[in-house]
Amino acid sequence: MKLKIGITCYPTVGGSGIIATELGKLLADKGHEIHFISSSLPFRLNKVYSNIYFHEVEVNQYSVFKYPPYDLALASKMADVVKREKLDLLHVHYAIPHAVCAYLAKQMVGGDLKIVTTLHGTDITVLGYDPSLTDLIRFGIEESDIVTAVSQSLVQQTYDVIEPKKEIKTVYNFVDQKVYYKRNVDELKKQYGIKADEKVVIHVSNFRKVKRVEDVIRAFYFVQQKIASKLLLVGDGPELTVVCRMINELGIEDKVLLLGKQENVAELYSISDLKLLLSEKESFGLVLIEAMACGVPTIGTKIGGIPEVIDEGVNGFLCEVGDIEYIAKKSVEILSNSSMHAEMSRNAVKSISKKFNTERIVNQYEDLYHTIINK
Ligand code: GMT
Repeated sequence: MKLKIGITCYPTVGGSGIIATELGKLLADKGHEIHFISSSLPFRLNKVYSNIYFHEVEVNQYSVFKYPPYDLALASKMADVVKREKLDLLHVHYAIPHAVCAYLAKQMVGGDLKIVTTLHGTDITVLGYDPSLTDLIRFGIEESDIVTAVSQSLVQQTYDVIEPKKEIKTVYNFVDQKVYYKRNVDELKKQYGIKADEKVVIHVSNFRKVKRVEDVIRAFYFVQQKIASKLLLVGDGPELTVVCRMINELGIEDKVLLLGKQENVAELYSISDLKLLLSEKESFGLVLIEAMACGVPTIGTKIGGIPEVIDEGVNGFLCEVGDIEYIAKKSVEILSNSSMHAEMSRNAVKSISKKFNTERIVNQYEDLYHTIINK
């Protein structure tokens, strides 16, 4: 049965926006009609699809309000689109504000609109600890017809912190192996001035404090003393200035390439030998599976959903937050042992095909939609 689905996410660069947009595109490929309702065009929606529509939420700055009313403008737009386009369901990413906006839209239109909410992390792991918001988050969750979270760890944390009386299902993030695969990019390596025999370590994030990019620099400092290597830092964010200062203080400016925000990261992963994600909070770690799909072994912290992605000793290693010595030791091990590297690289791709491939995950969402629509 073909469905008419409204999708709301934060459309800026970030894991939740990527997942929401890619999911919409894949559902459209399967014949569903998709309506993105968000404050700007999701950045991955970069070509025309005949069954994908975009409805912009315009938030005006009225002088009588101290803050622009995004949530109300969104709820109102959702109600408008649901009524006009006769949507079957709204799939919203983030409990607050989006699940609560969807609830409000449902009250406005009446009828049998269904709400699916996906939790990505920050609404639970940060906002969930603000007592003034806990009841509202619980309300958004309990008023949804279906709630999913991107890892078992996030499901558990939601029960621990928010205590909702609602089943929450784990639906992992996914990566498109038609886009994320290892290509031959020796020329690109050359263009970056990286010698053929130099190893490449990569970190990709939005450089927020939780990502602990300083730990990446500290660990790499030891690695480059043992192994001829370069560090690629991809992304931008509030910690970049601190990170740059640290690189200068350690005198490794010539070993670190600051690439800023990049779109085609698959090519950068293709020249990389190791990926580091050393966050102190991470409900899943979408960047890990993007790297793994390109055959890059990973080292990640033993927190949140990361242990559900990295199989210890199989496709990478897990470490304690801030254990620089151990991270450096394991990095050197992977980079210097070519047979171990080759095996982990193969296993990384296998893990994606088995656990995190698009077809598997998109089917899971589709099945969930059908369970509520057929009720
Ligand atoms: O990591 C971020 O700062 C961005 C954030 C987002 O809202 O996009 O990412 C969250 O959702 C991603 C997609 O589900 C997950 O892969 C990230 O692990 C999660 N980030 C955190 O939990 C910190």
